[in-house]
Amino acid sequence: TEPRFLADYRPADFTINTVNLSIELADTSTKVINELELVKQGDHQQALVLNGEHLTLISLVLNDQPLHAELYQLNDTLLTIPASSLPEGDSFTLIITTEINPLENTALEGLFKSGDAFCTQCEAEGFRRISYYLDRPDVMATFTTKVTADKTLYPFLLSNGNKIDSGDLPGNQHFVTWYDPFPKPCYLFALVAGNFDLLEDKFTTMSGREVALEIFVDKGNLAKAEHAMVSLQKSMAWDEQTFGLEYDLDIYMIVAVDFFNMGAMENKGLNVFNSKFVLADSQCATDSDYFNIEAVIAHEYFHNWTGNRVTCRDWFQLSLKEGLTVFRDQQFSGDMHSSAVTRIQNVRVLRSLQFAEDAGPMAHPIRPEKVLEMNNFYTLTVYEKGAEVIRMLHTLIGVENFRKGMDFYFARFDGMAVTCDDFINAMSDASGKDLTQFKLWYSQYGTPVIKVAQAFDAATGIYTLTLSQQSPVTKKQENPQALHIPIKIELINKDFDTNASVNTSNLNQTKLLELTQDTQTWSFSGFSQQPTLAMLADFSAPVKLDFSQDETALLTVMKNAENSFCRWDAGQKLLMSYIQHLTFDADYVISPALIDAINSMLMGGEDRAFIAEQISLPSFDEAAGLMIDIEPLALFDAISTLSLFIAQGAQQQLLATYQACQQVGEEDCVANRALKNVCLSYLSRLPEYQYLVAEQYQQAANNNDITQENMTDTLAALTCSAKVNLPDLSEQLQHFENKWHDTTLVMDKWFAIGASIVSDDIFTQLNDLLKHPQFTLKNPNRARSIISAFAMNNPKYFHCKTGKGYQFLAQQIAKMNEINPQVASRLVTPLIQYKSFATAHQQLMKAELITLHALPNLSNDLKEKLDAALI
Ligand code: BAL
Ligand code: ZN
Repeated sequence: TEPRFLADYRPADFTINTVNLSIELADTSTKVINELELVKQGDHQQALVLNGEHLTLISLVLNDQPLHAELYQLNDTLLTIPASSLPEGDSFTLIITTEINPLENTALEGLFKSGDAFCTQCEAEGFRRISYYLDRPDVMATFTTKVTADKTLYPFLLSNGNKIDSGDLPGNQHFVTWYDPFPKPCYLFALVAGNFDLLEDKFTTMSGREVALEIFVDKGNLAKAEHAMVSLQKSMAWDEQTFGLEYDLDIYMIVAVDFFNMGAMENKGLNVFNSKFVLADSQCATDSDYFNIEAVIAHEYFHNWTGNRVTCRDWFQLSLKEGLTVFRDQQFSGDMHSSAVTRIQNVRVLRSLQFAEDAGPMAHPIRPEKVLEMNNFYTLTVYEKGAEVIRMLHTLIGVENFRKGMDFYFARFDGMAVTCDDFINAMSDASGKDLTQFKLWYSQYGTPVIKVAQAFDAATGIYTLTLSQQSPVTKKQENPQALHIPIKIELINKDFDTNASVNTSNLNQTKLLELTQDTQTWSFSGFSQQPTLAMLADFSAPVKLDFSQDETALLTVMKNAENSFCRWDAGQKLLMSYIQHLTFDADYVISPALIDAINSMLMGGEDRAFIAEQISLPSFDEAAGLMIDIEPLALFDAISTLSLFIAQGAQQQLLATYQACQQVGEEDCVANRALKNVCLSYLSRLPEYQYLVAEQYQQAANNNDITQENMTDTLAALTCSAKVNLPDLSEQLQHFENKWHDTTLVMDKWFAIGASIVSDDIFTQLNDLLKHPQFTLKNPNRARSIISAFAMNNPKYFHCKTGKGYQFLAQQIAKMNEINPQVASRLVTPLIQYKSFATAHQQLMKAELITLHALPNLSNDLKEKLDAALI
């Protein structure tokens, strides 16, 4: 296969008006009859070239005449009907009959079996595994889908749109026919057949239409769908209130399945979800599971407008729908919960994972220009950085103009497949702001670095701020241009702290600066002494800062910034500075002032979820993102040393906070648990407090009163036991397994804890986990629960100097390459980022990449990444 380029985009030579599908389901031989109404676009003599993979072609009928084999060409990926075989005239019908084998489809693209159910995943290019088709998002058709299957095994037969017919057939078969009135690209097609429990509810839209809401879950899981249902209703209401966007069909269905590559999929009217983003009850799901379910339900629902009603012209434009929809779901989560904490958590993900991607061999602009395997571009860059770009736009033009721009966008492009430029132009027209330079965010990659210089003239009271920007210069990007970057700052007047009678005009000044040149200077007057700078309020741009602030300045920002993000970030910078020192010098002496700072955070007036974020150390990945030539083991030890230092120094306040958080009732219980469990993770490092971990496990997982049991607290205790390798760990894991062996999603958590134990024994344990009767690489969640959990959460052993950690990962990827290339390709991420590590580690990681590159049957997915990494 050859790479494709954005610059080569051409409109399709043919379009499809209607699709009439008849699908007769059977495990190993499903018959697909696909009747297309095609229309030639313009006057040309081009062949009709349809995509198709893993299909057995049975017959072709063109305008009611069989098309014989000598009149078309067939290979592994294309069906080509030359112009000479096509009828005269612009419109014609083509009936394609194929057979497929869902049972053997372990790649989980196209039609596959998830347990006992049939389901589909067509984005990005899965429909070509169901039938021959113009598998590109700018070909939009109305679909009628008749599904036929055994009535006992598959009582529910679902597809997009509204049900228009159903009935019984001979041989215990039955059928249902669906019609979706909204033209859509085939990536939004879905089909599900199975025997489910069904949770039903409804939603009345703002114009008074009643929409049936249906959530399908495995038998026995009905109660676990309640939270998803409530989340869906909240999402529907929020989109009406915030953007005036109303749902358009009479029914909205969600199906939860256990075998799924992605988190979920926004198929029109029939979302298919990874069950981990649907099922929850307080006994088996954590607070973050609850949060994530709500966010993913919202995300998929919001796609109905940003993605489905207006879709992408081509896959290079993926961020058009994904960046925008992530921004929308982040805003929704912020409105439903603490916006400050939601923002902090989003930034943590960006800085730990997206920054690494942007600095690694697969770095790409949010609108990539070259793609070999599209599945490789469902990335943190397209999604999370894409959302940051939308957020910057929102900051630059303001909330009202942004809303006006969204209205323009839908008025202009409803029912169309468009580009990122179309979106930005709508925003520009709505706001009157020139966004020409802003569009560079779509074509340049890498995290820009902003250098900060300040000066203060005591005689005039003028404070001067100079900012310079630099995007990465590389072979792929030799001459990056200055970007249009919104920089929110706060100037903190120190008098504020010391002089109670200061007049209010002297309080903090908040400014939005627009950095558009390589270097720019701003002056601010009216200061009696140099103000303290709080940079990047709300994290107003996805950039790194080259700005060192001393401890006094950071403490001032932590105490006195009005912006909650800045208060949090200053604390993280302080912690990060110790991590950096300790990485280079294990004997570095940490200032006791840090303990005062931690104590005052713990005793401060912030809400408890915020304090939990304040006192949480930067993760291994976050810290790594700020360093070069990383010695991973030194970094791991530095974080451990700092953690122990804080535990020792602040133990009394940590214990007091832990106990205080235990004593509150239902109100703010999520925030209380968050803070309590961060305190526990510190305390668990001190032998005298380790009894608390055992106690908490007992209370939360083994309680006589089952209503007191709680998965957040259970997992927090287990995580402490695993990280410190406490003596109770194996007993706890045994108890947990006995209790939950029948609950798939909870067992995923058990496997993940097992893979993150910080113990010299870990490789033996990993092999035992792989041999566990419930382990299978065929289920992506389960595979990730060992493999990703180890590579992402166990840095000490993943990076161990024998190279065994890297080898373990590579061996699993090699197996996965044969089973599910998309999942294999995601697993390789930690290895391809080898260049950020010190030489000895680089060599070990690279050796594994070279081994993988030599695999027989290397998938396109992996090949694209390995080629980029080994260049
Ligand atoms: N479109 C793929 C899954 C998602 O981003 O919602
Ligand atoms: Zn999405």
